[in-house]
Amino acid sequence: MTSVAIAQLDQNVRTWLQESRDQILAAMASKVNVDTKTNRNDLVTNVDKANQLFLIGKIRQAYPQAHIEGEEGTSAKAADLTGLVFFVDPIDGTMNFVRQRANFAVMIGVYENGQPLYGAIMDVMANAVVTGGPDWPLQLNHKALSAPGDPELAAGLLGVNGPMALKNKLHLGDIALASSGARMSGSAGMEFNAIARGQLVGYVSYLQPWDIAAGLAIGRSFGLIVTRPDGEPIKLLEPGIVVAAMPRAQEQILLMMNELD
Ligand code: 2AM
Ligand code: CA
Ligand code: CA
Ligand code: CA
Repeated sequence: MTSVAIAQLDQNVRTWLQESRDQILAAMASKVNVDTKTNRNDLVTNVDKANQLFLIGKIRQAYPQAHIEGEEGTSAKAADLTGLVFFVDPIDGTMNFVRQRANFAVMIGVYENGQPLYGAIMDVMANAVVTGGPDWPLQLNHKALSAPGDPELAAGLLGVNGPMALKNKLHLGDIALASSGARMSGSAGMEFNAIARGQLVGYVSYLQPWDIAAGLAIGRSFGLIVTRPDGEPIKLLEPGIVVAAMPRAQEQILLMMNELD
């Protein structure tokens, strides 16, 4: 049993994401200010920060009891996963936002006592929101989306983290070559949306909590398997390498990661 009405949560989150989208599109029409964080490829903009503040305000108003874990450091960090926790990535794929003005997402993942409740990922430029959870159906823009199939790795496209695949870390280059083809979108949210829509069989990357929270929750509506490279479950508050794929491909990816020398 959950203390939260998921239908109401879904309606709230979809409304907030539409408002986020309107504000992001308006901000893109004027100047976007870009700063670097840890290195020249680690970017944040005024739009990331404003959207995080906007979403935190909405969450606090509707769910005052919730903890909020957001990327841009304006929220109090959740010390543990007790109670209701919202994970917020105000712009996922900031490099794409800055350089491509497309292929970025807004993500919200909601958990209760460590268990996923609900996730939502909005592809902002396409105005496409994928939602789902363990007890909530997979939907695209509030309409049922049929679950993706479960092909062999060789019959599916694999989303990969660029540096990991290019450096063949954990044999990810070899694994990508064993798939139908590798794809690197530069946005974890866009990759999870593509899996939900059957366009990718899986995704392998190094992810932070807000990168994975929404995708993991949505994945529970369609049988996505999400583990560490050793097959262990994800500890949501810890960053690390994530293997998210449909069951057959997920098993094959883990085998290659652990058995190739
Ligand atoms: P971001 O744009 O919200 O930072 C790019 O490959 C993907 O990985 C994006 O989803 C990006 O999210 C995320 N990302 C960027 N730098 C990262 C890092 N140092 N650790 C984990 N994820 C990162
Ligand atoms: Ca970032
Ligand atoms: Ca992110
Ligand atoms: Ca981000």
